[in-house]
Amino acid sequence: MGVIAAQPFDFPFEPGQLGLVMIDFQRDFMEPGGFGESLGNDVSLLRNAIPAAQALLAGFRAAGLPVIHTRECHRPDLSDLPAAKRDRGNPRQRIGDPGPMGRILVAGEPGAEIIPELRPQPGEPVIDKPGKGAFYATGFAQTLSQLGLRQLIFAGVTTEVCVQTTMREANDRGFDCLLATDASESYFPAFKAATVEMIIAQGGIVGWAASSGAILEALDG
Ligand code: C5J
Repeated sequence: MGVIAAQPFDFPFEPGQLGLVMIDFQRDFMEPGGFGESLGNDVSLLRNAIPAAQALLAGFRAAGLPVIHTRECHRPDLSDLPAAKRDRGNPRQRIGDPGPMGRILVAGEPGAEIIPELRPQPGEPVIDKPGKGAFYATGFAQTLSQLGLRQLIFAGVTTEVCVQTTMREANDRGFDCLLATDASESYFPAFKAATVEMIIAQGGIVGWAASSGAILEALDG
């Protein structure tokens, strides 16, 4: 049994049940020319999360604990892309359109890949998801069950969209969820701050929040 110093209170964990979930650290969200920028965002803000996410990855790998990666992307024929998602708003480029990193948010294209700094290692599960939450229309639940995981540490982008949606889905399914605050970023700093508040409010109604340093300290101890 270990304990992470967290908010709103300590997070006790069983190492055999603990895994790291890396949400959507993809070129399409984090580099110019992808989906995030097509929506008018300053993608450079997301890069703040890379050092802490790298440290967490290294710590979990060194401890022999599971790491699972997700990617938001669609099939090349876009059969899993609802019109409501494709047609919303007025982006410069829509999902499926050609861009400098290949077709926007399409599986197998360079833009849908995870950034080199956080590349999955062979054997680490990578879940492709058509929605914001990782449980919708994927094998994520089955993967967690096969790995025997009940307690999840979350890193990723963006904090208030895919990270928070997946944390809420996991919380409803009975997982203990902790957000690694410095390993997650948003295009909107105020949204990130509000998300952390929402997660830990009301006695941890969605889960816990802690720095990557506190998580790694607990893994080492
Ligand atoms: C968004 C995500 N922001 N991965 N996706 O559309 O958060």
